[in-house]
Amino acid sequence: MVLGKLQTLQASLGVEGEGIWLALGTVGMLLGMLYFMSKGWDVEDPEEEEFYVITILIAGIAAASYLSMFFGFGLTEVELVNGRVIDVYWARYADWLFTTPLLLLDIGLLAGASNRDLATLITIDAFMIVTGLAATLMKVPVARFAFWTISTIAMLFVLYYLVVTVGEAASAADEDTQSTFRVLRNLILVAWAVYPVAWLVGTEGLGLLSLYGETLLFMILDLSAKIGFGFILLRSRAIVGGGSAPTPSADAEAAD
Ligand SMILES: *C/C=C(C)/C=C/C=C(C)/C=C/C1=C(C)CCCC1(C)C
Repeated sequence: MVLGKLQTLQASLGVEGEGIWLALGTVGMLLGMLYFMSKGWDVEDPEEEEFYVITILIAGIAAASYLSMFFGFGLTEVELVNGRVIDVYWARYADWLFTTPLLLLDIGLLAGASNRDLATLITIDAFMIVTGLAATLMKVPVARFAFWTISTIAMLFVLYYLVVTVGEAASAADEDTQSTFRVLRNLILVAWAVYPVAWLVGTEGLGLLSLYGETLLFMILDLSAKIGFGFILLRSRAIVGGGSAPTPSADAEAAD
């Protein structure tokens, strides 16, 4: 298999197991963070600056989390009642508890969503991560899958809310903002939906995927959902002036 070949190749580099993906994740997050910092260096518009601060923070938190996992700090063992012992990188959940709300804040501010809608979205999102952590730490298999289901339902609410409520706010914005919103929304819809699947097939769930393969998958997802997301957002002209400027026609209507 491809994964087997990768493992042989990496053994010749002297890095063991999934450590290689954690190292690559750390470097990817750091490079993304540095790129966003250099790009945002001379931004003066305070609302545009806000997008930079949030996005740099996301990359920084993830870099710290990856580094801690690389050094084996963010790792613990859970012994299930059936005697199975699984390695759990709990640092991911600490990372996601902060970075997923920040990602939603980024796209919510872009769309011009109300504070109330943002608060609702972020609360459900935090609930999703906390119940996901509960699923990961439970010792009784059936409880693990029950919490996985609760967390996945919460995720479906988050995605629904993003498309419908935040989407409605975005539809009042200018063309640039609307098209950037659509691209970022689709990126979230696709990338986020893979996380519960990765958990389910990975070591925390059915164990169809080894820790090695699962760590690779999470690294690709994390880099796409954070650094890929940041690239698209910060390269867009839509963030100048806060992102949610009304369309010229909406302006004209308001003037009537
Ligand atoms: C940068 C990190 C991101 C965008 C992480 C997103 C994570 C999720 C959408 C996780 C979802 C999960 C469930 C829906 C079920 C339980 C297991 C989780 C926590 C992996």
